[in-house]
Parts: sequence; structure tokens; C-alpha cells
Amino acid sequence: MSNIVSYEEREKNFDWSISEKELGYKDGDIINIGWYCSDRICEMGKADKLALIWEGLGGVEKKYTFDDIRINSNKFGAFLRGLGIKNEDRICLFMDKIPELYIGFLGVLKIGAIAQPLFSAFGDESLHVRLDNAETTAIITQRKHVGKVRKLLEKSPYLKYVIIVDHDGKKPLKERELTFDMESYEEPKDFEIFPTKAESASVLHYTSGTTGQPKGVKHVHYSLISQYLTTKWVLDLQEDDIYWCTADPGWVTGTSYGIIGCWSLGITQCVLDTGFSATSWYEFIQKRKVTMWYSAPTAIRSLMKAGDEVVKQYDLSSLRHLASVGEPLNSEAVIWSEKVYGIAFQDNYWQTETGSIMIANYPGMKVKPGSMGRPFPGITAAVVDSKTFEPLSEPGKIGLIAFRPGWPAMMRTYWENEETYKSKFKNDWYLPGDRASIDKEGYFWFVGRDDDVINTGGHLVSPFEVESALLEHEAVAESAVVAKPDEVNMEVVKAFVTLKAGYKPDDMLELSIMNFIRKKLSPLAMPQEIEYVDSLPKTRSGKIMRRLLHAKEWGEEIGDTSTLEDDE
Ligand code: 6R9
Repeated sequence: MSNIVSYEEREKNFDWSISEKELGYKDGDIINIGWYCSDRICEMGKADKLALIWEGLGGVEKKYTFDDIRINSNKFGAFLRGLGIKNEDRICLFMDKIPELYIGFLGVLKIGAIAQPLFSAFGDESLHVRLDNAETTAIITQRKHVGKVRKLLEKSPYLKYVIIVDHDGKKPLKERELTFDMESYEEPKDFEIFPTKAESASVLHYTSGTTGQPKGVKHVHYSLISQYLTTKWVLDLQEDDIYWCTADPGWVTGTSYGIIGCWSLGITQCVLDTGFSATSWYEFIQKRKVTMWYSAPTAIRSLMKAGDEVVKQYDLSSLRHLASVGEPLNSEAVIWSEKVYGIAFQDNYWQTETGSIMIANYPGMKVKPGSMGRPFPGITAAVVDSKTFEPLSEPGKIGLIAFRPGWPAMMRTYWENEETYKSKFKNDWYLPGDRASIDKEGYFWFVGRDDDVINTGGHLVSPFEVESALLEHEAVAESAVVAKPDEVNMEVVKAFVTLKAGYKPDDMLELSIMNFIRKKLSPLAMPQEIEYVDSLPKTRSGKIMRRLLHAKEWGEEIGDTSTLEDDE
């Protein structure tokens, strides 16, 4: 049955209770995402339906039905409970995109604990600040990543357990390390799901801001109400779809839509746990007969670069609907995708903090290439003046994107940082920190971020975090980090550094600094260029003027420099 109804029709009588009814939820009921994504689907008669088709390096394949997902997430839950882990304890999932990541996520939620997924590409420093902030009790990981965890054990007394899901018994375990084998662990009898309620914490995702350490965005089980309905309407998932969300669950797209949305609808999804290449992606779509594909602009631009010819070598006729999120999707990419795949990528906009899609193009709506689309029904969105926070009524005027709080998946706070959370609200609007304009027909057009956060290939990198890490390099005296333009990733990290006396500004040192950041933080946070300078532009109060360096990189007007330290 098609989900397609016109935008106007849906907008007219919208109420979130539409979603609650479909999920059989009433105010005050128990609501547990783990149960909704597995047990409930089995109870609906889909126990034997495939939930996950997983493919790793060399074409290795694993398949799980919804009943397998139910049983294995119960095993995870029982194992963690056996260790004394209770509801609200933070449990970090630090794995590649292996089945244990997806299933373990539900297991953590089933015991009422809080899932804290982190990219397995993170270095020990990135990992440490996030575990430290959440005072995480246990980390679930793979052999290949244990080395990074061992580095931070000494300074992480709260971290009681390091759980390895693929231990082969060869190397001895160290302090606090345990093994858990999902397949061979005995199925628990009478496993009881923790009776979480709407406001019980579910997921803690870390996101980067301009200043300060990364913030832990706290979500609750009630977020399901938004995630379910946006998946159904925007991603348009239907009973026989084969869905492919290319996002890693270390990123909110990989949990809200790579686990919760699709499985709460009982849809089969496939996961490819190998690096990116145009041929391997097309081959995957052809082999798995993917019908719905949710990806990101950087990947689409890389596919564009690979060219039209390679597309013709594969049968991609299974594709029915394509969507994109994370960065601006330029109209060229929309038009190109329509040309080569016969259907266009449809853009949507949201954030870690919003928990679910807020502005979107979707089936049943006229799509305008280059626009993010219109607010999801039930979402009150505006563009407001940056000083008065009053909505700008004139079409085409640029202002700050603003949402009226109250949709189910909205974050409930930043972990241990209520002050910053509060600072995101002005005049009863939640401000996501982006600029846009709205046209006559109510379509939103993205303009840019309102802060210095770098969006590289859809991943937010804090200049502050990179600058702090740079200062730990023996040769660096001072640093300033900005975005520089890049054809594929839109933006990449660039660092300006001044050196300590005795260090030569040469290529060897540049490589050494780059590698230092890659290992400490992540490959994405690694500067793609280091520019040596004698001094950095600063304000009179001593703040580095990143804006000035940014403007130079982008060939923009420099603007007001009245507070600059060494202006004449
Ligand atoms: C889901 C996700 C959020 C930030 C957001 C904005 C940018 C997201 C976009 C987009 C232009 C789009 N962003 N979608 N910019 N067009 N369709 O991306 O979450 O990692 O928290 O990033 O990404 O700047 O504020 P998150």
C-alpha cells in the first residue's frame, strides 16, 4: 500500500496522535524502543521476516530475521544486566557497522540503559572526552579497537567493563575486559524488558559546537513517535522495501533512521560495512535490490565524480526513492541523480538535537531542487531575525532557522550542561544555529551555519577540539582552525599554526601534525592543510579571529575588523 498523500492533506489535520495510534501507544503507557523494534514486529506476525542483511569485507554476509533481532538483543540485555548494569547507566557502543552494533543498541535500550554510540574511527582523545562527560559504565567494542580503549582506562575510573564481542581467545584479556559472543550466548528465559516511559532517557549522541567540549544530546524513548512517522512519510518506507541507510550509527542518522525508524516499521534493511567506492556501492544496490536509499551529499558528490558511465554498468532499476541529509544538497546533485538513476535525491534537514527530520522534500510534494523542502506536518518552523528573534515574513529574507519546541524527538537536554541547552532557546523558539530563507510557497533554502562549526562531508567538527589537540603537539605554539572549500566534502579542516622556537616549518612537520590529529581525534578532524604563520589575527581581548581566516579561505569580504588587535 502506498504511503503517498499530498502534503496539504497531511498538514491539514495533523496530530502526533496519528503516530501514537499506529504504534498502539497511549499517554502514560510503557514505551521501549527496543521492544518496538523487535518484539512488537514479531507479535505482528513478522518474526520470520528479514530485519537485517549485513555485508562485510570480501562479500561476507549475515542475515537476521526480526525474531533473531529480538532474541539477540535480549541476550545483550541479559548479559549487561548480569554485570549489574541498571537503567540509566550509560553504555557506549564503539564498533564498526557490524550486526552487534545494531542489535546491541536495542539490547541496551531494553534494560532501560542509555545507548551512547560513538564512531569506531574516533581516536583515544575523542573517545575519552565523551566517555568522561557521560561517566560511561561499560563500552562494547571489537578486538581491533581495544587498543584505543586501553589507553584511557587509567584516567577513566567510572568505566567498569570493556566488553569485546569478537574475542578469539588468542590474546589474554586485560583488566576490566570481558568477552560476549552474541551467537553462542544462551538465550535468556523470561527476559523482562525494563518498563521505560515516554520521558525515560534512551540515546546519548555527542555533537560538536564551536566552543567547549562536545555536547551529549539526551534523547528519550518517546522520540519514537517522531522517528516512526517521519520514516513512513519522508523516507516513504513500505512493507516490501529493501532499505539502505548509508549512515554509521555513530551519527544520529544511523540510529534515528538506520535502526529505530525502519525497524519500528518492520522493514528489511541492508548494511554495507566496507569503505566507500562507487563500484562497491552500485554493486551492493544491484545485488541487494535496494529500493529506498538514504544517503548524504558528500557520497552523492563522490558518485557524481565517478561519472555517468559506471552507473550504466549496473542494474539499479530496483531503486524507487532516494533521500539525502547532513549538508546542503546542491541542485546540480539533484538534477544529476535524476538524470543517471531516473529518480532525484530528495533533501531533508534536521540535527542531532532535533532527533528526527524537520524540513523535507518527499513523495506527495512538489520538489524544488536546491531547497530543503517544507516543515514536516506538526512542525512549526520559521526564519527569525538574529537580534529580535521575530519571524521574518518577507519571502527570501535571510534569518535564523527556528522551531517551536514540542515535537516528540526533540532533545531533552545536553548531558550535564543545562546552561548551554537553555541558551539554544530564544522567545520560545529553538534555534538550531543555521541560516536560511523561506520562499513564497513556504520552501526553506539553506544559507549556512551561524557559527564556526565545520561541516566536513556531513560530520560536524569543532574548531575548538582540533585547536586544543594541536596544542598538545610538541611543535605547536598557537593554532586557529577553520573550514576551507573542498569539491567533494564541501568543507575540510584547515589549521593555521605558529611554531615553538627551534621547529622548522617544513613538509615533514606538516605530516607529523596531521597524523597526530588523525590518531588523537579522527580522520575527519585531521587538517587537510597546515599553514605556518608568524602570528594569528586576534581581537583586542585576545580571541583568535577565525572569521578573518575563514573569509580569506573562501574569498569573501572580511567585514568588520574594528575589534582586531593589530589593525591600524
Ligand atoms: C542529521 C544531521 C546538523 C547540521 C545542521 C546543518 C547541517 C543537516 C542539512 C544541513 C544543509 C541539509 N545540515 N542537514 N545543511 N542542508 N539538508 O545532519 O545532524 O550531525 O547534528 O548536523 O548539519 O548545519 O545544523 P548533525
